[in-house]
Amino acid sequence: MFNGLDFYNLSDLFSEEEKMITQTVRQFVSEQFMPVVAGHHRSGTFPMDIIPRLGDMGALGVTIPEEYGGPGLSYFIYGLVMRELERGDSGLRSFASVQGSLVMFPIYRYGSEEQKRRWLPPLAAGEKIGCFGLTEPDFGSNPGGMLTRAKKTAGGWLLNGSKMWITNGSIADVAVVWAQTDDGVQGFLVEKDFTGFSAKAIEGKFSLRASITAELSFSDCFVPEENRLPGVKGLRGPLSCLNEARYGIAWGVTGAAMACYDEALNYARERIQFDKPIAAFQLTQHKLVEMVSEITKAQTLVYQLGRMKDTGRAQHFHVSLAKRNNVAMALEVARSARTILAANGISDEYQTIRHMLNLESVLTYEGTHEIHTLIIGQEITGESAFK
Ligand code: TGC
Ligand code: FAD
Repeated sequence: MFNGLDFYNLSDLFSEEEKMITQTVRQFVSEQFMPVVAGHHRSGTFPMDIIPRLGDMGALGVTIPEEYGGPGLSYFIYGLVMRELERGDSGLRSFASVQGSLVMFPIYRYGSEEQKRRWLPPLAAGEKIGCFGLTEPDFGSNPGGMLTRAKKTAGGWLLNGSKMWITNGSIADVAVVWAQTDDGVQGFLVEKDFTGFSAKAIEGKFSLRASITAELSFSDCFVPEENRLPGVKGLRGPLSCLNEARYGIAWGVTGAAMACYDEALNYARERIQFDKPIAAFQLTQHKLVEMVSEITKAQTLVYQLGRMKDTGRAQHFHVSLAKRNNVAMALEVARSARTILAANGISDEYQTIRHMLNLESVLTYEGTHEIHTLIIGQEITGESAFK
């Protein structure tokens, strides 16, 4: 039966390669991740054994060229991969976003040849894990105010400060850490066994439970000069990485929304009340139609954004519009799907509540909904309303 997951047949416009990769990742998620995700969500753990399998599939650093261990595919395919991963769980997509866009991208774009050769192949294979430290306890939306400082010393740098809410922080082999220096913000590759570096997992999360989030601390942590990213100075370094990850999120959340809509539609067809399937009630149909309309619009948005990104025409504010719109859309879809499932909608026997809770984090990270409003506002008015 027609289920509306691709209401406008956008997949007709995909190449054979795009269709094939979508199918491969979808099957992987359904066979290897779905059976374990609820357990990890309950225990607040990430399925570590899946990481090399993500690497084998080419899901880590999708656009990184083959000479550095990546599959060297298009941004459009990167988007499709993120969509299929987040159909499983935002935490699974987060893992791939951080590894690919926030760790491999800065090393590829701003790293030395030696840094690229050393880190990119094992990160692509999922043999090593990376994290990205920008946010601090007192500087989230305003990373330019960061207090973490790197001071030049003989042969390298002394790092002091802390980073907060860092995905994969306590399981990472290498952290891309952004710190203030006398010469502006710079990026450093901090290795897990460096003296003066520690990472502590954050407990008590009600969202993104199947994803590890940590606080990083640096106390006179010595970082050798060869671990500084030589290719960028200033806040545009970390912000340029965010453009990559936000792009993946804009695609990814369409997957979370599709999963919730699909579950609600199936439930509505089967659940009988007042001697009818609840899908027969006009109010339920209205909810489902709103969902399918919003998902379809969001899909068309990232479809065009993906083509723009692959032809070098996507700017940061285009990405902000898609991240802002699609995350809010996915959260609304999840909340509405939850009402269709009613009491069952609060149980992890169904996936909707997990997606709904996850999406609260996605609304906040990589630039809050409000920050993206102001980025777009600045672009169209020429006025900055941040400060
Ligand atoms: P502003 O003065 O506007 O800009 C400073 C410099 O940066 C340049 N720039 C950008 N460059 C590339 N891409 C962008 N998107 C850029 N936005 C700005 C700008 O041109 C300037 O360059 P230059 O060379 O002239 O110096 O900076 P501001 O301090 O006013 O801040 C602007 C603002 C608020 C938009 C920015 O700071 C921001 O985006 N804040 C949100 C912070 C954020 O998104 N943090 C995310 C942390 S990472 C994360 O959440 C990972 S979640 C991972 C997961 O699990 O998936
Ligand atoms: P704040 O900046 O304190 O904002 C509080 C509120 O004020 C928000 O509603 C915000 O929109 C609003 N606000 C702030 N400034 C303005 C303004 N100028 N105008 C209007 N409203 C404003 N960070 C990393 O560096 N690496 C990671 O891997 C990472 N992973 C994360 C994983 C999770 C699960 C979560 C929840 C967060 C993660 N983050 C990470 C941090 C995330 O990027 C920040 O939480 C986010 O940027 C917002 O910062 P904040 O929480 O300090 O909120």
